[in-house]
Amino acid sequence: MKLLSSPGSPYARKVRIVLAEKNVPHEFVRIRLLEPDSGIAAANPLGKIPALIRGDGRALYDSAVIVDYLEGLHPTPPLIPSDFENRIEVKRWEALADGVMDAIVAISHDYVLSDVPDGGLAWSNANQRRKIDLGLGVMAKDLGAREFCHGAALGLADIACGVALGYMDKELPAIDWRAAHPNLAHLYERLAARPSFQATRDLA
Ligand SMILES: N[C@@H](CCC(=O)N[C@@H](CS)C(=O)NCC(=O)O)C(=O)O
Repeated sequence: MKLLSSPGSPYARKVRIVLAEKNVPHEFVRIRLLEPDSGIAAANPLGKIPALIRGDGRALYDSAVIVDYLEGLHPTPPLIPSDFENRIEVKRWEALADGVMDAIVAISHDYVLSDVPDGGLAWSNANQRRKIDLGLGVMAKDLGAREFCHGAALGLADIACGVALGYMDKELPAIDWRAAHPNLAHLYERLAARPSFQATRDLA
């Protein structure tokens, strides 16, 4: 299978960490999004990375669908629980972390409403910042004093949160989320030490 992506995409990093934790052989195909003929549209008509080309040539997107697919194909070690309630809870964690990443992208790429004068960009950034603050707040509250975001072992919830926190450091280093949420800082410290996080640091 092939993973179509480019350095810097946190959504792709989430997928790469899942691939690494499950030890799934794959080829990384670099996509240059800014080039008009980047090749991504043939795999994903929405023009977004990551996309996964399966063994039979069919493409999959977006990252949440890709990690679900990988879980089904390679169930060991389990990163998404199979029973309904726990599975939905882990997918909620993932949606929360992905939403924080969406807000970081919107601020750091400065493209939201960038053609709107009169404070449009400032309003948008404040709106995105609020999503980040509230999102991290819910992560911290739901993690509490536990070692993992959900359950008793590393899972997709931890991976998605860890990627979002790493992306905070890269794109918005002025925001001191560690001081606001020491339990997230401890979680991140443990995650960042894992070989799967280390090996994908260039894509943080
Ligand atoms: N929800 C999507 C988000 C993917 C996404 O927004 N990727 C960005 C790169 S980090 C992208 O491809 N942007 C190009 C575009 O939106 O045209 C996922 O989880 O895969």
